[in-house]
Amino acid sequence: MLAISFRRLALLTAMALVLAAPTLLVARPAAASTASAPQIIPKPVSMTAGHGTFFLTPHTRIVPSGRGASGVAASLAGYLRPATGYPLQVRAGQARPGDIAISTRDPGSLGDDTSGEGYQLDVTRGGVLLQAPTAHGLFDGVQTIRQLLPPWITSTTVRSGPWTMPAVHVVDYPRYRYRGLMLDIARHYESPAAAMRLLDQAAAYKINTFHLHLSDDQGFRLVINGFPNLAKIGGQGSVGTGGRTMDPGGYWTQDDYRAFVAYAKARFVTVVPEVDSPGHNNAIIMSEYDDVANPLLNGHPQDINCGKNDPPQWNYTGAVGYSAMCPESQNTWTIMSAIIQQLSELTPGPYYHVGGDEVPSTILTQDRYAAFLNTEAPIVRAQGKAVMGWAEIAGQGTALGTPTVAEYWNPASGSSAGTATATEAVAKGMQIVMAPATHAYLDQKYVAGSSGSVPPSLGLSWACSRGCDVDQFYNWNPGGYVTGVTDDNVIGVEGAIWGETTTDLDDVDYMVFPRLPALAEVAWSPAADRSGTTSAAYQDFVGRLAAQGARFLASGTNFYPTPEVPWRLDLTGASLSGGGAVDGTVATLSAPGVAAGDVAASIRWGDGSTGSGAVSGTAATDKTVNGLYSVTGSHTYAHPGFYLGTVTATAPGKDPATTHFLVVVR
Ligand code: TNX
Repeated sequence: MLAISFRRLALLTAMALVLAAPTLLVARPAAASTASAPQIIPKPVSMTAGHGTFFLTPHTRIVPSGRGASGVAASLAGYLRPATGYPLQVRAGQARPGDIAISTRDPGSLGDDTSGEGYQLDVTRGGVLLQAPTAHGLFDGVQTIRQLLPPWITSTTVRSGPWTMPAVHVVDYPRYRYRGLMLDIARHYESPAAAMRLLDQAAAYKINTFHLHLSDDQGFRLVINGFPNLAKIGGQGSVGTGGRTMDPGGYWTQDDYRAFVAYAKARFVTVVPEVDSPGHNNAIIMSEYDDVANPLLNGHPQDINCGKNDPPQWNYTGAVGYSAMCPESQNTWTIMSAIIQQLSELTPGPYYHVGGDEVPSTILTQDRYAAFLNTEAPIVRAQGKAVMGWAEIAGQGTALGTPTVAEYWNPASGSSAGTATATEAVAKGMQIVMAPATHAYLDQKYVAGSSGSVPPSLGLSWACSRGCDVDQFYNWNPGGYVTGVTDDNVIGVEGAIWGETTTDLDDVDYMVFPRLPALAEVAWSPAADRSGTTSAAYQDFVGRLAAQGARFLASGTNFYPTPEVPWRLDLTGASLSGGGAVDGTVATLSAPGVAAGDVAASIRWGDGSTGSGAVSGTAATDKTVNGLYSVTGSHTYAHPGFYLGTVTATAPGKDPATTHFLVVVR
């Protein structure tokens, strides 16, 4: 009798496949054992294919050298252990054949890189060498290593491999130093765990900045010492709560925030906190308006309210432009100073985002709006932070000091009227982060208007009346979008996932993926002709994006399987055991956008007999991860032993996918 645990079996399969791989490679070039061509997003600056394949094996070690390398080596091991089940020991010293060496040293090939994020990666049959002048560069290189491995490497459970990488020489560094993602946890609460998960998913595409929109009309999401009402009262609402019973909101403690910042730091991600002001802050006003007994306030906090309603009222719709804090109120500055000081102390990064968007002149005149920001900016600078804000902060009358970063969100391009905020910002010497809503707003529907409404229950369409799909996020140039705003001014790009319609991380994921990888490439990769769907760059990109489908699915990341992407079938073999008769899952299939009923699976059992597999799994919705299927089958073997089976999946319009599985017959 063979007593064998599932985990052990998976390891055995992996080893059997690794051992069998060289033979299979000769026998069947299309088999899963062949390392497929690199499909890296964002596209590296330069990449040269080498000869042969590197096999990650149970003996592979990760060998760090130089400053900060051991932390990155530990990260790499952490990324690769769950799916491989290998020990992947991190050991300083001399790298042996088959190891991954990670070294903070200047490879001498990064001449044009001024970001400190460049790296050089050499994968050969004999080993892997990653070199970068900084640990951050190594971390970026680690993301490339992950994408050179088969997609199932993102799985949180052990998969069978084989874990191959094609031989390749990569020299890479970013176009922009600010590559951001904004998450709005004010319109709907998201937990620190959800935000961490999203940050991780984004860091895989070399996103290095996470902007947290912590406060808006409907919610304030962080405990501020001295002002407990902000979290207790301000934290209770959400968009569409109808009296706060359906969706009770929530808030982060300062320890939660600290843990998030530490989590980000370990992934070389800078956190940018935002408490929107002077508008978009009904939650602050509702929390503090009646806080007459607060010893930090002067007994009449009602004077903070310059909004449309007095007394203020909760408004849980997505309406904007009705709230504002008064620049003349001493209480306003007592509250805002506490927020700015505490958030600045909690945040190691260089920026504090003041918001500054969408305050109609009927609520605050331009003079009073400018006065507000001119008072706020020195408070921010006194905390050692640079002021960042939505590009309205460049408007008439503001003088915010340098450096100041303006985030341009208006969809207007060229020299049309709506571009004024960007050109005013440049005229005031501000740096620019580009987030034009038609190319960077991840809350916009994929397809809308007359073509339908995709997805049905999520997303807004104000910036994208016909929808904004992957092509829209890919085909634009941040340094040429607004006339007069060039790469001399633009420090980067940010995608924004606003929270009016997204209630949980599955919703957020669905809107963010697969569009964020497009933005990540725009932000990282060298400028290219990204003028439309027929460009070589776009065609190449959607091909690489297709390879991300199985990565999303294996990691449990929800996404929209947009018809713009030629999604492919990907299989990974499982392991089976039994006494003669075996019955169960032979493989897991990734088939984005393909219904289970449209997939056919055939099985060769490894003893000369063939059969068909049953394909089952969750149907596509916008709420659940979909397109991840199990292929099951049953067979009776005549003799005990080890058998190497083969599964092939086909679907209309797709290339077939094939993988192997191991059967242990007792
Ligand atoms: C505009 S653009 C906003 C947000 C909304 C978003 C919805 C900007 C700085 N503000 O308040 O959530 O549109 O798409």
